[in-house]
Amino acid sequence: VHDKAEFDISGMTCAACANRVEKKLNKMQGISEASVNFALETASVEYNPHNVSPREMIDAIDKIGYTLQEKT
Ligand code: 9UX
Repeated sequence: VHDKAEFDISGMTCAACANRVEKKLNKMQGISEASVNFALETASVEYNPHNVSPREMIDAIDKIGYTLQEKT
């Protein structure tokens, strides 16, 4: 059973930033698929809520220099 989280991202300057964010999310335990849209500054993440939370995603991405905000 997977949940889906949608985020706005700030701090991305070039397309390689988007790849960094996407790679980081895809390496996290519990995330089955993360995709970042550089132009729209958004991320869409499918995850298992037993293993990871949006809060942990926000914190992990903050550590590499970008800011996620979960869409409501
Ligand atoms: Mo582009 Mo982003 O040169 O950290 S990778 S600005």
